[in-house]
Amino acid sequence: MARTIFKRPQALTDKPFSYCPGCTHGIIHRLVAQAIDELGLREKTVGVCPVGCAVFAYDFFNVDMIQAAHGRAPAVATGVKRVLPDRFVFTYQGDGDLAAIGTAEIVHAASRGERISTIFVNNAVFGMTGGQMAPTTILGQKTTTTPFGRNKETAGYPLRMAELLSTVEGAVYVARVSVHNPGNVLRAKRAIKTAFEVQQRGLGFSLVEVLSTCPTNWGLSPVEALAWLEKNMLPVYPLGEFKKPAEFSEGGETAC
Ligand SMILES: Cc1ncc(C[n+]2csc(CCOP(=O)(O)OP(=O)(O)O)c2C)c(N)n1
Ligand code: SF4
Repeated sequence: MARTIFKRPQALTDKPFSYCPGCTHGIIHRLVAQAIDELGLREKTVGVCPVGCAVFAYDFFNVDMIQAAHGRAPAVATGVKRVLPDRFVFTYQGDGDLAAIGTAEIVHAASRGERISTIFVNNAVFGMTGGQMAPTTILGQKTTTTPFGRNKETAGYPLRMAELLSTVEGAVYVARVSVHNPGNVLRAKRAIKTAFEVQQRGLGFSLVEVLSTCPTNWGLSPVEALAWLEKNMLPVYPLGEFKKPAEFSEGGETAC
């Protein structure tokens, strides 16, 4: 008898992704949807979409979704969670959304210990608007606004959001993962699930930063982009769990 070994998660609609070929936003969507399915959260989930390439996430996730203004997803999610505390609430945000215009929003949501979960997609550029420098662009990286490479004298240093947010008391789970190869995709999935379980248990704010590719704006093929991420982003953005509640650590497997 035929056995199903691979299928589309219920928490995704049938709509094809609008992302460029090789963009890892699609993989990250799938991981989020699988975690929602596995934890049985689909009927009680409210997701908050960002501004950026993932703006159409409301078409892709088969759960209730709200569109927030640029950077404001944590504020919208805060409102939803406080009014409907029994719902599972997550935000999905790019680095332009979360670490540029929305920096204050995410820091204060974390500081208040809001019981929401954030998926932070770091592809080191503003993708949708044409590949401008983001706060996460690495030193020397060429973008449309740093054609000679990001220079610390004029453009400052990359912001390491996972490290920064892990110092905020209200944040209880903070991890950085990557999806540039199958092993890391599996680790990313475990971290996302842990972040969601932290919210389920009412422990506080959780965030998973996911290193992602933007082949289009990096000017690389999908395969070259995966290699570029591994070679250039991992040294600047080390993977790991920066903060984890004790009950998840005791005897448990480390996610990253
Ligand atoms: C208030 C406001 N300012 C600027 C914009 C323009 N804008 C749309 S998407 C975007 C950048 C998004 O980049 P990122 O969050 O990194 O997401 P990506 O497209 O890379 O997935 C900007 C600046 C906007 N929509 N609203
Ligand atoms: S522009 Fe970049 S981030 Fe946006 S869909 Fe294309 S590859 Fe992905």
